[in-house]
Amino acid sequence: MTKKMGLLVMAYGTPRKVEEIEPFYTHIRRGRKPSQEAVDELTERYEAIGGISPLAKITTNQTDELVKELNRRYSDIEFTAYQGLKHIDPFIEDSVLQMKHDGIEEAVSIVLAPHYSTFSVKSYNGRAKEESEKIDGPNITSVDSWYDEPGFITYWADQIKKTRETMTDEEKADHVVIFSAHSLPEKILAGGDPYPDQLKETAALIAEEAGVENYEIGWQSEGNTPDPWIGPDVQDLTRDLFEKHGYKAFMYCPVGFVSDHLEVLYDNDYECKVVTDEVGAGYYRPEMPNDKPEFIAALATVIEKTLKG
Ligand code: FEC
Repeated sequence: MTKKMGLLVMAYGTPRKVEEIEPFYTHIRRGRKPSQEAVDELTERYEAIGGISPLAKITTNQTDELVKELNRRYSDIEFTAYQGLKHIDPFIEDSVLQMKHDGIEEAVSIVLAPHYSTFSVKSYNGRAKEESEKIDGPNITSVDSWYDEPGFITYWADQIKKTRETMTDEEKADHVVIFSAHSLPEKILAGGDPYPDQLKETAALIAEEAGVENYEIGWQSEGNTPDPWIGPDVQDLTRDLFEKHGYKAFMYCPVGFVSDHLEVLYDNDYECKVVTDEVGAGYYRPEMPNDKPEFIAALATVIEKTLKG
């Protein structure tokens, strides 16, 4: 007999239409409505990447492909997928409730972000567990992080090698790879958060496998708040590295994210490119994992390992 199991795939979420930008932004700000100026500024960034982010569709594709892959791998478990989003519906809590309504007693959850931090993964997993306890819902086994999963490392290493092949000979001989993740307020690190060390380890593993000669760690997409955020910011880092080494090209690998979305399509492909254009260096950014089969297989392996315990 096959056992039923919920697969809760958690992700950030994104506005699906322009009217959702304000409520989405308000949720990110924990219920504090942003000023009209801030909403307009965010709307302009979405416009610059084509009007709205491709993230909603990508998260759905990733979820659909992951559940298919797991159902292919397991003959004794039948997985049913639920998307639980951090800042827009279906919220994490809605999906836990839906699992209970569907008679799911056991579930496994994964966050579509590789590195653990109290701000991100801990809060996703905490919200799922809290809701489940509140409604006497499914027993959820959570993945905490998967920043060193070999399939994930190989995905990026292969993309770097592929991208390197598109460089001129001069750039091939004299470029730097910048590995980055979303910055967080520095105060989050005070309690010994593993986030920066996990990013360093991801970078070291990928660099080793791809034979990267020069690489650096950067932080991106920092929020508009007065607190200090973890640095160096990728744009500042680009300028500093150019001044110090005069690199001919920069290759950006935003390995803290897994999809094409605003923080990559705008913060890397527009903002970082402004700097590389300014200094006269080449701009390269390998393809994001999205729903590519190699990446989905890596996520399925992470779930398998978690269920084995
Ligand atoms: O719509 C899209 O295409 C992009 C969606 C999106 C992703 C994303 C990922 C992360 N964030 C993380 C942390 C913060 C912190 C703040 C913050 C603010 C924003 C704003 C937008 C936004 N984030 Fe986000 N983030 C995405 C979108 N994020 C829009 C608001 C405008 C702005 O500041 O740019 C600051 C919150 C505050 O005000 O207190 C902190 C982290 C991730 C990666 C992990 C994950 O995916 O959960 C960490 C995707």
